[in-house]
Amino acid sequence: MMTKAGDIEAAYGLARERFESLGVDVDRAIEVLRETSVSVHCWQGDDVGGFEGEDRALGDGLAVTGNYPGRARTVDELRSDLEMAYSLIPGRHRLNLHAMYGEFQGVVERNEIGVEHFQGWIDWGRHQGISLDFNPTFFSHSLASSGFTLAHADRSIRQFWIEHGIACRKIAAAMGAAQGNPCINNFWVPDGYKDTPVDRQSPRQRLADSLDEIFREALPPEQALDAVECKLFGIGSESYVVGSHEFYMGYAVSRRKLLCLDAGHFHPTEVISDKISAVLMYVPALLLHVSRGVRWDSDHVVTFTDELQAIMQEIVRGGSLRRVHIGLDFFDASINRVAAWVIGTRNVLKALLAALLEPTERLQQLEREGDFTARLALLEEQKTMPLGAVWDYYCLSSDVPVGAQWLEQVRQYERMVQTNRSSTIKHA
Ligand code: RNT
Ligand code: ZN
Repeated sequence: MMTKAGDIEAAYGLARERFESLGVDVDRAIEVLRETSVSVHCWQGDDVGGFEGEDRALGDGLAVTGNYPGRARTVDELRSDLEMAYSLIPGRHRLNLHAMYGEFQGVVERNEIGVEHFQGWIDWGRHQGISLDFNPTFFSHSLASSGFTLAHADRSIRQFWIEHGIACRKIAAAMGAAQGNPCINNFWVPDGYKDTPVDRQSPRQRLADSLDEIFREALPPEQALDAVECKLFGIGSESYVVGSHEFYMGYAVSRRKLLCLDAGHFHPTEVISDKISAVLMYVPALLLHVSRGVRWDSDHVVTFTDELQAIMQEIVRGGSLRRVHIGLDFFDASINRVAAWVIGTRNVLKALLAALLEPTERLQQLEREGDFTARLALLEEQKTMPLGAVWDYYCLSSDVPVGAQWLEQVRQYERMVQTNRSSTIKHA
């Protein structure tokens, strides 16, 4: 049943009074939320497939499970699905593209890709009012199948991937120049060993050297910013990952790069929320891959978990919104892929709103004064404050569906568009 706009506004009025009685500036919270863009990852739309012409099996440390019908097979289908998703998410958001998603018109080697292969995306972004972020693709490729790329012992294989990295930085800079704000270019490599290595040092030296070669040319920071992403283990790299947290933390600090923290890339009880304030002391900025780890998988659809809320609280409480770029990273092929985007992104925004509606100054003052009783009492009361009424109002005022009403639109899109796609045929 449709909720009436008048009811939403009335509920919002009451909720607003409750928050304001705690000293929260609700208008300001909504304003900040409206100004915050999340970088939506393109790869949820097609199970990390890409448009390189041949159907490459995903591998090299990544796996997508599920066979829900309707996967986007072409760039037009992916754009159509993205437009559907964005229309159900309040605010203005970015698109995070992987290099394998260029429009190649035939086979183009990864070390030979250029901005011409992404001009269609740049034009689409301009038309949609969507800024782009970027990622070199160091997986799903014959030269990655050994499990090594930039840290490979063979110089010629390293060279191929170094050239790919350099090509991607040029593309990212062109995207940033076209959109008038920096394109965040994130480097993740799968390199690692399934079983215990006897030389942990040499691959790390090679990875650092390769990255240094890729980053040799300085790019205008208003066009592109480089980020590096660590991982604890992957499928097929259970025992050793070259680009571990310590490796990239040191690399980012010493080379003044952004550090990317993926929420699914640490030990199961280790959380990235606690790392944000520590890492921001030493790196210029952070990129987040907001994700959800479940046992061996690091990429479940983001839900409204304690950790998601804690991540957003840390960003808001630390006053770090301008230094933390929020990106998403999950892929689930067992549910409608547009719905996956909508669920994950709406949750991120909802958690950000919850953090913005917290009486942060008051809580921090109680803590400074040593009143931990009041700190705990207020934090617990905050959990049942009427966040939902403010969220509903924000959706209404942003012209997107309120509550689960968006699902009906996805269902209709599924019926009209997605179910007509066969799962096997892939048009170039
Ligand atoms: C893999 C990393 C990486 C990828 C994307 C597709 O473990 O999280 O960010 O998920 O680049
Ligand atoms: Zn990631």
